[in-house]
Amino acid sequence: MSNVKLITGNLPNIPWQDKPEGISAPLWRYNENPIIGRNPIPGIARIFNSAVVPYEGAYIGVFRAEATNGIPFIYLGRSQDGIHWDFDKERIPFKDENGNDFMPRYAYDPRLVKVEDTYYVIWCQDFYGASIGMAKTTDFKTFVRIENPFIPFNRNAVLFPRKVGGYYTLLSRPSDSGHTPFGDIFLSQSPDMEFWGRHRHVMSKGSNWWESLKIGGGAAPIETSEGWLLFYHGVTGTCNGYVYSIGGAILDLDEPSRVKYRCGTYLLTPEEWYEERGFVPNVCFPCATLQDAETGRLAIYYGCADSYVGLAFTTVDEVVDYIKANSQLTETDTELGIR
Ligand code: BMA
Repeated sequence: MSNVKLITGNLPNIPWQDKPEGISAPLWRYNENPIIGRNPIPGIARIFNSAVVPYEGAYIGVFRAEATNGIPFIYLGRSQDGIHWDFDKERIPFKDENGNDFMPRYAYDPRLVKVEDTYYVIWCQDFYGASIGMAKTTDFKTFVRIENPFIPFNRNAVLFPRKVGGYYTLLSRPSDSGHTPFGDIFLSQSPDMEFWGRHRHVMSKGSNWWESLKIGGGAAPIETSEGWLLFYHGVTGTCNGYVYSIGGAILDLDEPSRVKYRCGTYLLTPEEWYEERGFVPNVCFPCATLQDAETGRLAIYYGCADSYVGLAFTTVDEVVDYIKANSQLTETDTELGIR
């Protein structure tokens, strides 16, 4: 095993289970998955595709909660151990910069990323078509919306946890309307989280069948001594619908539109009942990780079948070695991504 370093903080109370015997895959599931089941709070049918961060010695998260009318909004949740969660009864009350209510018409697939002293919530919402919404908070009480970064259509926006080359850096997946059967990951940069440019292509959908339809950023990239470790989702189309798996890639630290390694095989694919069966079957959709630099442990939060939240584990050594050993790169992966 190599000795890859996590360039993150220590998190001694990270949720964790050792790898069971007999598993060759690089990620293993928490044995009490799903950690959030159906009808978790009154009026909410399903919570999935959600993101968490360490906060004040415990954990806090933003959760995609689909109400019993089918419309998703973002709810705040708190947990002592990262596994058992208490949710607010009401959706996050987003405000504009003047303190007026400014709720999106719907909001889904939130990510939560701390950059310097501010936590950013990033989600998919209606902006005269599906696109990206953002808000910031420092105290998890006041959430102030900031300008939408892109015109429609766009999904799966994932912020890097620090500036790269002096700029805030964001991955996203431009597309068309609807559940579009195509899409690549692009990178955009901003000096101020308001004006976005310096767009670069990062990765196209893959030549391997598990990610041959479309891909999208998953969890915020994790800084390691080998590069930015990205867990993303890859989608294949079958005669019976889409299948979402978790893939892994490592991006160059200074020029993250260049892919250094990209795993030709998935890291996790729907196999358990809570991944194969649900509101949308066959979906593993990563949105967040926790990291402990001391031990190299990673905990991955992923949505399961658009119905549940699951937890999976790996170590940075194990997953980076696996991605490198199985890496298959194309020219569009390794180039800077500007034409
Ligand atoms: C995508 C998004 C995700 C969802 C997935 C599978 O297009 O809407 O929120 O998990 O489809 O339904």
